[in-house]
Amino acid sequence: MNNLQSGLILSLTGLTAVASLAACASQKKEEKKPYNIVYIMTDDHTAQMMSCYDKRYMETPNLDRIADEGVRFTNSFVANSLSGPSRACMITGKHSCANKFYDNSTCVFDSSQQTFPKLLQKAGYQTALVGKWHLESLPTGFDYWEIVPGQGDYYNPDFITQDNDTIRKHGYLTNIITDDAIDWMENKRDKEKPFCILIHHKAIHRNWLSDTCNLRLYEDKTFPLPDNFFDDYEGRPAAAAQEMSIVKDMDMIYDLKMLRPDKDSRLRSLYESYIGRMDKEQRAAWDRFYGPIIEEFYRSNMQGRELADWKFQRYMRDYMKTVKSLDDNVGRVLDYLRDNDMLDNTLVVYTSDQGFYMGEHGWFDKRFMYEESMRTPLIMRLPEGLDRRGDIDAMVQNIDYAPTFLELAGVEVPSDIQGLSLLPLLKGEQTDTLRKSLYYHFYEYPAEHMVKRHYGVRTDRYKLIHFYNDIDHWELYDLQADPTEMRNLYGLKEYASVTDSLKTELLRLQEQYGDPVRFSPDRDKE
Ligand code: SGN
Ligand code: CA
Repeated sequence: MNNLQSGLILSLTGLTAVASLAACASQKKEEKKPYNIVYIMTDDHTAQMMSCYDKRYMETPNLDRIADEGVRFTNSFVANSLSGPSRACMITGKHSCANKFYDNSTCVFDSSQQTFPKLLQKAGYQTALVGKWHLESLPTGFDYWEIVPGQGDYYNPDFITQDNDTIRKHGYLTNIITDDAIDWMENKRDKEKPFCILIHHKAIHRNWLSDTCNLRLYEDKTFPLPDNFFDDYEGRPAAAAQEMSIVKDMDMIYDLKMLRPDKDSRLRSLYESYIGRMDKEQRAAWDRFYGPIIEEFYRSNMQGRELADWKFQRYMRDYMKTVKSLDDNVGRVLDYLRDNDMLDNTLVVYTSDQGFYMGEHGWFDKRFMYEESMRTPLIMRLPEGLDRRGDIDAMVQNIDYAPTFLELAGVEVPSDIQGLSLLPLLKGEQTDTLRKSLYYHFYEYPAEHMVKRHYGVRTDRYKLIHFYNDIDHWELYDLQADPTEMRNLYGLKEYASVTDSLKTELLRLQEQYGDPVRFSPDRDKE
């Protein structure tokens, strides 16, 4: 029971007979256990690769269980499409400009700041974190944590423990993180208290190393290239300047595993360091699978479109194999909760730190405010008392999770939190409009993949983006007419008034969230 609830029960004593009857009823209600929160966040898992969102590619039966028994957010977005920043937004309920974790390469999270796990802990929750953290400083606000250093390793990974020790565990990371989470729920927490556990997977992050038991899956599948795979980026100079193209930038060895003694590549030694972690048996299974593919690949000497298609197919299959472990392990968590009668009072959330390109615009990676990477999957299995089921179409963002969890736990949401609680939507009390627009800001440039700095506003219908820093370029998309964002409408006369009102809205959001990097409306007036 949290402070708020015990306070409520205390204040009910000493009332009149009628009131105490009511008190009894409400006391009974209060006896209902507070909700637990199981928050599963993966890395780079995009909605295209979950069958509850998209049936074109792969089956994810366990993730689909969450959506089938709960809700699927159809318009879920991040505020800054990159791991560290996204995690900081999620845990603080604030945009990057407010939590000050702007990018992966220069920032260290100020761990003295307010986070939702700290507030839950104060209210009597047991809190835990396992897996990828990626915020550079050590976690605070958790009764238990065990994290991987930086990006973590898929095979025989190192973990940093709470005593600041580094230990190596044997096996495949997605399984190990799940073991650790279940072990904490079963053996390490105080079972008298409600809990919140964050299960943060490295999967499906680059370079998509699957578990050896899944290596042979999906090899019989081929997929059509997305329609805009050979995008010429006309009218979109920032999109043209990126370095995340499957054709140009995806490494034959590091990404696609075509390692041969006589071949070199930019990222060869990094790949060797990863597979160098495998034990004899793991490595033998790896080589048995890749050996014939490598031989065939170098023999075929593919070029041009044929090579592009081959790269795409291998990328898709490796990604899917990595998702398969993830889906199985989400199933293990759901089974654990079911077998221990915990589903009725536990909110289970599944999301990713951002979306990802599966060949759209010819890309892998994320970062851009374009749909595939600004979006992130969000599904929730709801406990008793939250009656909403099916799709929720309201535009939501990862800054909304913190206030949602706090409100669910009966903890007052601090006024400086910038996100909005999704609880009214989950209770079925509110219709599907939460806000009229979303704010986005990406900062990591110059850096890997060379996606230029940009901010923008997205409404149900339109998206306005301003790329800045070493470029000054605006883009406008009509998401209804052009959902794949191929036609930049900025500057067209017939869109002048739409552009004006989006600029006004963008400035309003920059002021509301206190972003010091703003555009100057006077300078930009045309
Ligand atoms: C690594 C990857 C990048 C990726 C970033 C950020 N390169 O640096 O491709 O964009 O992580 O990803 S790799 O050669 O190390 O694989 S994030 O999800 O952690 O933000
Ligand atoms: Ca990520």
